[in-house]
Amino acid sequence: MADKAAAGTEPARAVPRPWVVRRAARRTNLALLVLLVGAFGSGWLVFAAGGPTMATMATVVHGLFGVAVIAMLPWKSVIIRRSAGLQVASVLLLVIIVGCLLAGLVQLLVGYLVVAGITPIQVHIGAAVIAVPLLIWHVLRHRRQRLRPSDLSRRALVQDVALAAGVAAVWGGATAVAVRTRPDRPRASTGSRPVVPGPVAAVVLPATTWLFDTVPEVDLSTHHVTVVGGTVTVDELVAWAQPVTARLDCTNGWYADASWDAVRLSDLIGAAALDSAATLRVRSVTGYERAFPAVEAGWLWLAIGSRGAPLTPTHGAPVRLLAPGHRGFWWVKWVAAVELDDRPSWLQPPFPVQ
Ligand SMILES: Nc1nc2c(c(=O)[nH]1)N[C@H]1C(S)=C(S)[C@@H](COP(=O)(O)O)O[C@H]1N2
Ligand SMILES: [Mo]
Repeated sequence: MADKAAAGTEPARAVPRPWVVRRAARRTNLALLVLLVGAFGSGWLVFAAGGPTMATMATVVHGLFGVAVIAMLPWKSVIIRRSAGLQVASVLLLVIIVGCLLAGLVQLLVGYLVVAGITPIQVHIGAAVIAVPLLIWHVLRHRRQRLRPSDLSRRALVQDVALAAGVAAVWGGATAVAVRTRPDRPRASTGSRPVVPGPVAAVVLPATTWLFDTVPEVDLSTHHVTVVGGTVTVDELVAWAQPVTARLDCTNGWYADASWDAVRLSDLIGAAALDSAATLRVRSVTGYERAFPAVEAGWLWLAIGSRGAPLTPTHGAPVRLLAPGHRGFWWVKWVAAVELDDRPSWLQPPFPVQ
């Protein structure tokens, strides 16, 4: 635009606005595309990360991408205002991305809450998933945004570095605020907040389904678990169980430190069998399953109750898995079998599909 103004094709502004930092439209559009792809990808990493180090890295990167998307919006709004004939789908895309950002902000500052049956994370992910086809359409429909040498100039680079520093500062500020909001419900490294503070009985947890699984009808009087070919009855598990406190951290944005009565898997499976296997697979009566490296058997538990009371059907009665350090979707409910095999556990899909 600057060249055109100099050539006299655009009237000079009456008032110079030196505080308005100009940015070529193609640079804004390309940056936004890269940032949206990064935000989407890092969002899945937040879901996949269980341990504090990975979770912290993933949430930091995801948060930085989110703030960077917001930082582009003033420039994008200039592009939108100048464009002739807005497409309905493009406007929808904008609305969905803004909604996604707002829901992410609610999760950051408030955390898990249910309004009209849905949670901030459900809105956040739902919006992100709907945005994908719209964004692909939007990119294909518009002219290719080719960078020019001036976009890679020193000046442009300095602008981007300054912008990145600003994004980091805003992210730092937002995170500092998030530590102060709801101090009785501190954020975990995954971004989740306690659904109820303190160690609780399992019954108070929100009964949660990953995608389409349903609470099965299990005959509590005959149910048993097949453990590496052998049979373990519920009564045996009840007899051997010890109290354990473990954090269930659901990808829906909540966690709970709950008390369980449970038996360690490494106490049910012989050491020799565990040593020679790569993978330990835990399967539900519904077919839902998760595979773990066999070496984790010492940190995985079969729970039959909580604080002396049996599990309720929605929480996995009569037997469910505890997988501390793994997100909630690893905590297989209504366990039917525990099996060993030689295929590495990372061959399974990163997320359950039911
Ligand atoms: N079989 C089965 N197990 C499952 C699920 C499921 O849908 N099916 N949901 C998982 C998810 S996403 C979470 S967060 C926990 C929730 O446990 P809760 O319902 O006891 O709170 O169970 C996990 N175990
Ligand atoms: Mo979950």
